[in-house]
Amino acid sequence: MLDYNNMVEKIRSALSPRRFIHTLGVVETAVKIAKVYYIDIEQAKIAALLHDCVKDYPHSLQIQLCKEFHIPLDETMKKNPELIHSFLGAEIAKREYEVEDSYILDAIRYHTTGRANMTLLDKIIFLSDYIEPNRTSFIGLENVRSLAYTHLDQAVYQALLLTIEYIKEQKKPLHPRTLEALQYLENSKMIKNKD
Ligand code: DGI
Ligand code: FE
Ligand code: FE
Repeated sequence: MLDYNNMVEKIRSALSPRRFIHTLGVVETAVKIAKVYYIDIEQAKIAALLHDCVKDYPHSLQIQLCKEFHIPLDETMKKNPELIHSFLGAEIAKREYEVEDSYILDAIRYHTTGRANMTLLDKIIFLSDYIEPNRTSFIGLENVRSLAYTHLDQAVYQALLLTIEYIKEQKKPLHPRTLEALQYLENSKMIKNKD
């Protein structure tokens, strides 16, 4: 794996200044949340740093790279190319940043949609991406921001509900994994249901 400072410089040159700032916000937030739940800080830092590593590549290039690396695009990804960067990002983290830790790679891979039975690291990256301080606030965000440090599952649940609402408003196709993530939490009895 590359040295952390090398990774920072590499990611800085791969991202727009705006997305680099977002990324640093995700790193800072992931470290803070990881400390609360006794999660490995190094894993959280690397997953956060790399989570959007290909997000600024044009969609056409992302699709081409997926072909090259034999990453299959599912129906929802084909309809909404915004979803490709997380799967492709995990592959690039492995190839270009030499990350081998499958927990880090999965946290990158599922950071946009979530998934059923998310690991603690998945949850931390998903949430940090959602609440990092550079994101402009919207209704419900402050609630997720405070829950993140006290009730991790409840925070993930609220963020998933808000994401689903947002995707429906935008009339974009919802990825089935997002619903699976929500249902898993509902069934786990770890959260208070919305009603
Ligand atoms: O990469 P970021 O902008 O930091 O954040 P992200 O990885 O959560 O990506 C956000 C984009 O992905 C935004 O356009 C909404 C979209 N998105 C998130 N969840 C879903 C989704 N789009 C679809 N179609 N389905 C989802 O479940
Ligand atoms: Fe992303
Ligand atoms: Fe992000």
